[in-house]
Amino acid sequence: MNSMPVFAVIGHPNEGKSSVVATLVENDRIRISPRPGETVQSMTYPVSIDGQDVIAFVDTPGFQNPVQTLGWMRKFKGPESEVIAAFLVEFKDDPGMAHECELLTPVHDGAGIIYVLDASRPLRQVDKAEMEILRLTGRPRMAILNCKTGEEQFLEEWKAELRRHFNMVRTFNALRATFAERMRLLESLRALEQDWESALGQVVDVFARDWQRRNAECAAMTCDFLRTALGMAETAELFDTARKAEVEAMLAARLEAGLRNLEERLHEQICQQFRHDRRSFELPEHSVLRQDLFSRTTWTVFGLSRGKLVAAAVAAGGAAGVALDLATLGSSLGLFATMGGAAAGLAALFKGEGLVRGKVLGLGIGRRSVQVGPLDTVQWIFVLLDRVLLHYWYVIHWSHAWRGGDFLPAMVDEGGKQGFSSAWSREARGLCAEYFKAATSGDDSKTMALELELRRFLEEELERMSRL
Ligand SMILES: Nc1nc2c(ncn2[C@@H]2O[C@H](COP(=O)(O)OP(=O)(O)OP(=O)(O)O)[C@@H](O)[C@H]2O)c(=O)[nH]1
Ligand SMILES: [Mg+2]
Repeated sequence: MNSMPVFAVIGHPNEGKSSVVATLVENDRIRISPRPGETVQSMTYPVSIDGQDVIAFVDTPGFQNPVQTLGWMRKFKGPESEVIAAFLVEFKDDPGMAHECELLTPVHDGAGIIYVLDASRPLRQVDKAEMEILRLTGRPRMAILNCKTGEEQFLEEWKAELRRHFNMVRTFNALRATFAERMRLLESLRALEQDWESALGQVVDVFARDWQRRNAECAAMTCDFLRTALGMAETAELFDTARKAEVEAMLAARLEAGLRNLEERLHEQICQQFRHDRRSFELPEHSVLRQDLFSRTTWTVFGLSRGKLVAAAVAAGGAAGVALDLATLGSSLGLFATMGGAAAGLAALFKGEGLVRGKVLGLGIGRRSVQVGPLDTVQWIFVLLDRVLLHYWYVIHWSHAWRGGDFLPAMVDEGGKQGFSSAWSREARGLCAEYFKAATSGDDSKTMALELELRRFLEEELERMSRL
């Protein structure tokens, strides 16, 4: 028995074997295709955590000739424990049995079996032959049912048949599986084979710890992002006071671009944490996250309602700061509402209301400069956080088995003012508002002190979202 648990993922062509492997090992480069016969060779994919391989899954080609294979095995005269070895010797050069040899080799080498099947179609004779072959291997085996089309009318018939041949039967959808479902699948593998029980127990622990570490990294990166974004300002010398508005607009545009870049970089880092390539990661077509950070829709959907925003600002304390916040608090919605379809960039906005402010500063005798930023409406922190969290939500629900087409990752309700921050406790919203005040006013020691609390809060929030 191998010390590292290895599972061969086996089944009929095109039933989703490679998709299951891609999801379990978080590899979006594994070849998956609607064309049957895509995988022609077995390929082992170890899962490595902290540089150590802890478990491996083998992607295998689909059965080619299960009925003949079973026929040969039934006629085999030697002991049952030798039937696979004998089959591999007998057919090693037979192209008609190439797939069977490929898929049975890892099993012969000691792998456990995960049998994948699409239970949205009726059971056939070849399926029974495949199941019987796998039973004859004598290896620990689990069947996972994947209803590709969502059709469940054959499910019971499948389950009844599967129970006769497999130690365990579970449903698992490679394209929809959440982190919690993946963990449950690993948990159930534990019960499959006593010799692997403790190794698989460790794998489950290591997976859970690794996920926690990713969440902690995301929380820390989000805090870095917020601190930088909230402290950002653009300044230019003002030679001609008549051109003040023009210079302000130019600075605002620069600030806007800087914020967009910063946010994009954070989104990229979050993708990386979950082993996704940002370039292949696509948001659902109608997601509000596709809207620009400065669009009216973004400010309508994300952030807090006026009432909650006032309460958060009050909870943040500090009379003068709060008064300033209150003056501009509710402005965003009203402001955007009057803007109609106009391009709602900061440059167009800041003149009317205080999303950011242009300030004229003295620069010594006879010289003046204009500064735009930092952001001065407390709503910003809630909008920025809601966008980060929604992005995170999509990333963790983005299956590594997804290869374009018409399938979308799990949806979160993106209704009006139903961003994540709306559901937070009063204390949490107060903490964010307080952090906003400290970070935008350049109070570094207060920012750092509050950041510890904010990071812890975000870590818990990400952990909670992972388990939904
Ligand atoms: N709708 C839906 N499609 C799925 C699901 N799982 C896999 N597919 C699709 O089914 C097709 C076959 O998936 P693969 O993972 O390549 O199947 P396979 O069993 O490895 O196929 P071969 O290597 O050809 O034997 C691909 O187009 C997948 O996107 C699922 O749960 N739902
Ligand atoms: Mg395949």
